[in-house]
Amino acid sequence: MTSTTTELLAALGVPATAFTGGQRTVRSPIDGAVIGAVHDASAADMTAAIANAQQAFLAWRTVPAPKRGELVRLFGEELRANKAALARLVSLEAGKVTSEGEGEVQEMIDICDFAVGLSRQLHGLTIASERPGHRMMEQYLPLGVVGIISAFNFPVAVWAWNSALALVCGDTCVWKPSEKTPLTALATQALFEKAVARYAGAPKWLSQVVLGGAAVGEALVDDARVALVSATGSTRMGRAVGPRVAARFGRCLLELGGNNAIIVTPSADLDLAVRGILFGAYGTAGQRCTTTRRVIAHSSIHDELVARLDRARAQLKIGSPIEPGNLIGPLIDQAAFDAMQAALQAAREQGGEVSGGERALASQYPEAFYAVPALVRMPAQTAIVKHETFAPILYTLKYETLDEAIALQNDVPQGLSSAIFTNDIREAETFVSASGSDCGIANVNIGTSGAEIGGAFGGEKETGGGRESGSDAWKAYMRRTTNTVNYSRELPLAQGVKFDV
Ligand code: UN1
Repeated sequence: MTSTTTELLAALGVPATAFTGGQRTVRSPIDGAVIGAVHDASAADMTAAIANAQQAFLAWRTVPAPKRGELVRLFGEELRANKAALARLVSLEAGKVTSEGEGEVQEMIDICDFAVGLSRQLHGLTIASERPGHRMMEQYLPLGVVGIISAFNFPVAVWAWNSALALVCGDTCVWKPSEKTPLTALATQALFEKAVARYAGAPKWLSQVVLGGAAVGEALVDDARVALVSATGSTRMGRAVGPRVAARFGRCLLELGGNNAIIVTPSADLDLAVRGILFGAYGTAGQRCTTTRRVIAHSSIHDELVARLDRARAQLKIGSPIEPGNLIGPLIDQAAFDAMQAALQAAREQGGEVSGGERALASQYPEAFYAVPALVRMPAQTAIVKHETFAPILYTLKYETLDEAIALQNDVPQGLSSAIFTNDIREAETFVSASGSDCGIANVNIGTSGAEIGGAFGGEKETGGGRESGSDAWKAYMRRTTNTVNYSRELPLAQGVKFDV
């Protein structure tokens, strides 16, 4: 066990018993070293946690929303005070380069700030009644227990998007983090407990973390007391979770795979486009759901753009994410590297011309999996291009007309993020219009990844349809009631119906 991880966990308030002596070994993707051995919970433990969360909900729902916001404000303070340590742990456990690990914790701080403001703005509506002496209104009330399933690539921020909103909305949370990143989850939970300890009158069990694999996840998904299951991960996972939650008429918020494209038009600023595409495609070693996986470039600029991308790609510094200067950290594990190699092989068979993609630093890190970012010139949008491979592979395609480019961009099963680089207002507006990108996120002159928390985050089609984070995504965490109040001395029926004896 590296002392750094142990020291960080201790500094963040995690007791050593929580990450030693357990049956699940945790390895750092940086060098494959063992950094913890956590204790998996059982399905029965999950069921007990849900019962606790339900009990806490009954108390929390009656606390005024701005007072609930105060707890999230305190949690945001803990995150600010511990940003560097938690970010470092994200780097050690998920392999993110330092600035991206820090960016992830910054997203948590930002969503806390957003949620605190929101705690005074959970507005309903007053609606004109058709009856005299009547008032109709709509209220948003606390929903219940929220189950949060998160993925390794944003091991803590995605939980924060959900929990910060859920807590101000009056809900309680049960979190099943990725099996690959339990340590950052334990650390986040410890920081949350510190905030709770500073808050007078918080019920116990407001937010709990339950570690484990599929059995624990299934117990969460199938429990009728979990009013909302918010799940981030692969489309395969979403296909398992969605129908099970629907079968019990629970609510689901799915944030699944992406296959995000950037269209580059003849008028584009190519310097901007190259920078936007490089970060989008290769940042986080291609392991974001918003990663740019396709470039669709106009034939007049295609060759120049792709040559520039290829040159810049080859210069990206690969190495330990905690050493300054490196931009490409490791893949999460060998399975990810194998999937990358399989995709490159398929791309070759489908006519692709591959640059990069080899294993890197194997002699220095025989038990870790670094890959040279890959660029693949494709003759057409073949089957492999339509498939999301969670690795740094960028496919490039050529187009002649904007309609063709938009059709290519939309012709994949996923619908998360998209972008166009153009200086032509007609092209930009067409791209964000009803006949443009079919994704939940459509940007102009910025890349597909790195969304701010203030907007609603999520996408269409196989991405699952959910929206998290900013805008009015909070409404998914509350139940809406319509109330009609009669303050007259009559009882007129709606629609003019008469029912008098
Ligand atoms: C994810 O990869 O699951 O827009 C989330 C982004 C980040 C969130 C990504 N803010 O890339």
